[in-house]
Amino acid sequence: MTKPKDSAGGWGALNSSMHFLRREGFLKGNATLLRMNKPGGFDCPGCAWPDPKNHSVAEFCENGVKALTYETTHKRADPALFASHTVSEMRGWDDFTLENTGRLTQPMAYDSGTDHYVGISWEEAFSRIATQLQSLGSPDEAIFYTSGRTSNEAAFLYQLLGRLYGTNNFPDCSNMCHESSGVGMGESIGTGKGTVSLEDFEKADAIFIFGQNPGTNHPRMLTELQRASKRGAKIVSFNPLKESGLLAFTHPQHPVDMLLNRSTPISSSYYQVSVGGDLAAVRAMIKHILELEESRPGILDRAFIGEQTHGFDAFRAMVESTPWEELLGQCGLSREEIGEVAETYIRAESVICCWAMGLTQHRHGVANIQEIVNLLLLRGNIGRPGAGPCPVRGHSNVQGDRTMGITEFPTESFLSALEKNFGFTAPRKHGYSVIHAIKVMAEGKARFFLGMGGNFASATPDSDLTWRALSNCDMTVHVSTHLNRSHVIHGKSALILPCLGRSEADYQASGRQSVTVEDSMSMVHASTGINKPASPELWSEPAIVAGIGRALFPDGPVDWESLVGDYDLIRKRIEAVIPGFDGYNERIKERGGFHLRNPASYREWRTANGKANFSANPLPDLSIAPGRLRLMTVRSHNQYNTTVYDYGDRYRGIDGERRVIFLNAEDMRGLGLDEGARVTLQSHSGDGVVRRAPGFRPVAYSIPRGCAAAYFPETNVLVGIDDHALKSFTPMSKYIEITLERE
Ligand SMILES: Nc1nc2c(c(=O)[nH]1)N[C@H]1C(S)=C(S)[C@@H](COP(=O)(O)OP(=O)(O)OC[C@H]3O[C@@H](n4cnc5c(=O)[nH]c(N)nc54)[C@H](O)[C@@H]3O)O[C@H]1N2
Ligand SMILES: Nc1nc2c(c(=O)[nH]1)N[C@H]1C(S)=C(S)[C@@H](COP(=O)(O)OP(=O)(O)OC[C@H]3O[C@@H](n4cnc5c(=O)[nH]c(N)nc54)[C@H](O)[C@@H]3O)O[C@H]1N2
Ligand SMILES: [Mo]
Repeated sequence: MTKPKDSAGGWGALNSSMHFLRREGFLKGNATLLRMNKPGGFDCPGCAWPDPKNHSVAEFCENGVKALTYETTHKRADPALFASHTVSEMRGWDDFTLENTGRLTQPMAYDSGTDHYVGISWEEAFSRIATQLQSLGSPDEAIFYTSGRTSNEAAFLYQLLGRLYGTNNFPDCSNMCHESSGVGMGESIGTGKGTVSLEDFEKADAIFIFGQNPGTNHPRMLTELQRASKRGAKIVSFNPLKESGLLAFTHPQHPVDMLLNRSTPISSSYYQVSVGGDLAAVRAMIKHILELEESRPGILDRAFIGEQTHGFDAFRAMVESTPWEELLGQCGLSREEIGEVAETYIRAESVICCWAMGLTQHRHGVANIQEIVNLLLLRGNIGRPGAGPCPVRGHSNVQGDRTMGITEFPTESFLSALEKNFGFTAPRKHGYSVIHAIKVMAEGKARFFLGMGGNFASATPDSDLTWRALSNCDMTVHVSTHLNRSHVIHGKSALILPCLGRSEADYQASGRQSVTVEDSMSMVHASTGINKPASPELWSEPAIVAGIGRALFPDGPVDWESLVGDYDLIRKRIEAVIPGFDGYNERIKERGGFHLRNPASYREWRTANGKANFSANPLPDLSIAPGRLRLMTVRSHNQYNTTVYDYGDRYRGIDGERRVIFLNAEDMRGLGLDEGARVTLQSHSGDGVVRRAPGFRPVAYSIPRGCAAAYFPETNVLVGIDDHALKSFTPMSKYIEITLERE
């Protein structure tokens, strides 16, 4: 069996950081690194984990180093590169090879005559976009996608542009990510955002972590978990895989621990739940707790349930009527394990529940989140110190982009404030989410695609359909830092608009600019790039949006030029439109920025009935035909979503390859497979379409029987377009029914 690591961080993390610093030619490295996540510096372009207030040492991690060296690389995807390769040729490159060409340096336009991208001026690019948009039959034929690295300032201008044009078609990466959390928590407690702050991590008696791999995806969270573990808090993990970062951690910036090779255990207990089994596991814990109530009065927070919540009796009746066998069968845990973990929950005065993609990317993603809220509500674990729900966000500003209005279903109050401030009538019809956008482009009902960052072609489900959808467009435009698949799978005409990265100095008419971002715990703070831009031709994202705005609306009502000349003016407009940003320009000067108030943290429930709601969702149907496996698609330690920094996955013991599928050793034996075999994965979606991914090597791993794991984006060809979460439309990236075929 493959030997995964039993601890994260340590010398491996340090060595790997050094490797990337060297590989990308990061000579002045330390100076830039020391400004990352520090007041006056720039925000790490990696994850959305917050920065601690007392910055004693530089706040960065191994994967932050990768995110930064990726941006500061000396490699360039310049006109010479595009001149020497046709687009058809580049289409044959894998994701690593595409992005590893380095930073884009100037605007490029696709020339269908030669099948090359050729250089073009900014003004020409803006004018072509404006002409294309003016030619559409309806504004709803345009799609405005956003990825979560976009700053508040750029996002605000971008949504303004789209709404002035007349559409709410703002699909974003959040649709594929924490949408289930937003929808679930919105119904339950009236907010889509987590209610805890970093200080709460210092006060929690127990921290539950569901479907999250912080060692790779939020490494700075390990610092917080390490501290919690050292002071005796219980850390409980639910994950089908034994993930190194959830087992133990050595902080690479703590010299004594490093010298002594001393790691801190992270999880005090670890439950290898079956893929998709969390709703059943949490409900089983709840059933256990409810059964104990008579013998142990006070086990529920009766006063809280009575005063603050709604729906408890109906929920209780449903839990009581669900047989134990069904719950245990679905989660794959034993009655004893459930008793044990329920006891940990009860004994803790204050509990935080964290989660990420292992919960949201299921058909029952919304129900998963609501069951966690149910668990927290039982003992009043919301709206007091050391307790609450904590959806751990992905992209560094995905939460802020939503706050700025990047959503296909804006609220009436937002739209009317926007209208009042800018003097126009905003569209009311809801727009398309990611899945809907793919469908309408494939059907020819949408003909223009603009991507503000991201990599729509690789990140989305049902790759064949998505690629047809993008190719079907009259025009595709991408604002990007690096070459990716979305540039080589393009519309009839196509533009690449290269932008500044977060670490780069952004000068506009009034001088050096800062942007702002909002982290996973609702802290809004400034980010000021310091590096010399990768090319003098790069524009900032706000300037690019303004450029399109000028070309499309030369006669107003927005003075794009002056807004983008001084980002303080954009922030003044944000302050006028969006509640919570009073004194915006002043408050971002404060160390660490400012906190956006979350009503649920104060037990103000902005739900339809004004209460915190228990949700009685039915258990999902997890039955599966014999011989099939449930595949979850995950990130390796060497990737940032669709950006592959390198092959291999150190913590899981994988070296130099990505087309591997992790399987239970017994299942492998049953299928007659060994680690030298090659298999094709075939998925079985409800729509009957055959979807296959060839060339995978089986790897025996500690994972429950019947479950499997492989990396995305390679596996996105397997996800059917209609395989998405109920209500949130999040693709079921963590639950794909597959069979394996030996090649
Ligand atoms: N370095 C790096 N950092 C990142 C990213 C990156 O790609 N690279 N991506 C960023 C983004 S956008 C996001 S959203 C986050 C993602 O952060 P994560 O959600 O941690 O990312 P995944 O790799 O999708 O990992 C999901 C975890 O859930 C587990 N899992 C899968 N299915 C189930 C299930 O049914 N039940 C349970 N209990 N567990 C399950 C998997 O084993 C895995 O450990 O990270 C962000 N940070
Ligand atoms: N099967 C499967 N699919 C998934 C997931 C999964 O777990 N499984 N996870 C989903 C999740 S959680 C997410 S969030 C999405 C992510 O989907 P996206 O956000 O669309 O994808 P990324 O890979 O983060 O985007 C990478 C590209 O962003 C561009 N870029 C990088 N930095 C910047 C910048 O500062 N500005 C601009 N304008 N561009 C920049 C670069 O050109 C790079 O090629 O993928 C989803 N897809
Ligand atoms: Mo994400």
